Amino acid sequence: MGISRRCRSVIVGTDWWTDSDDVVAMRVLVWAEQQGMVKIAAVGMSACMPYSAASLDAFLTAEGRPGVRIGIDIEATDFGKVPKYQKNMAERLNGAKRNEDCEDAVRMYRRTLAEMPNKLDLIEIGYQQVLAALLQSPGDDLSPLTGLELVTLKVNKLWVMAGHWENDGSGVENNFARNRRSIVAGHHVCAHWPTPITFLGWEVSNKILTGGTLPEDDNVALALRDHGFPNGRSSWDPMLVLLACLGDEEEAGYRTVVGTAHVDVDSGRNSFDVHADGKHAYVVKVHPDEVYREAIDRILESCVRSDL
Ligand SMILES: [Ca+2]
Repeated sequence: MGISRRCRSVIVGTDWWTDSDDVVAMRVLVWAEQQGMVKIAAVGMSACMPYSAASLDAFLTAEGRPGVRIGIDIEATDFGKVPKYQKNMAERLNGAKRNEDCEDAVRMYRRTLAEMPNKLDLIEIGYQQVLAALLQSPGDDLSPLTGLELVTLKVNKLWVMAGHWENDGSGVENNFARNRRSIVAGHHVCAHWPTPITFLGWEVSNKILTGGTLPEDDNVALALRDHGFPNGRSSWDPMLVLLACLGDEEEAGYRTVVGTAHVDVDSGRNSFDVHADGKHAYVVKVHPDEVYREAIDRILESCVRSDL
């Protein structure tokens, strides 16, 4: 896997809640910026729990990337369960940013898109209600353009970890089907998002565990342990982030199935119509799992701070 030939700005959406692979993914993201592959324009949080902003901001700072613009959907408190890594991370790293200090996520996306002189890529490793609300947002003080117009004008491509595509593109997966909020959002994004979308599905990364080789006191290792996966977690979010930062499915080690994705608005079940002129694609691995696992683990290990 080589390095992308051009540096693109990206906005990354994360739930930073119901699983710990978001933490692994954020390390990969900061690494990709340090490699000159992407520039992190902002991060949007699609879930809100105590210590969301405090832990994410403190983690990014500890990774060597302080001051990232963070937006949050402060109403998105209904995804269930409360993992403990966020509280422990915030307290250990002295995270001081409050959720209330962050801009509303839709306004953050609108502000960032309106400011951007060139097209950027969006990466989503959480739930999609912020993206759906962005599409439906009217013109405002930030831009006279609607959200749909802003995305059409300023977004090159959307990269998404969501769906379960291995059974003829039909399955049920958490990021679409977690609850009513996520189902309605996934349905809307698949039906109305104006740019190409590449999906990396549950089946791609479920058996590829990463993060288990890190030192015990490393911040990613501590989050995985707090979440109950000290030997490594499935690499859904980090593999999608690495794919998006490389910016080329083939270069990242995948073939694509092209067509149109759908999410059933009642059940949250995803489906896929294969046709050559579709705007959507899902990725299928062309290498053994070990190749992808080693790529992620090498990145994670290269970022371990010797002063911790
Ligand atoms: Ca996630």
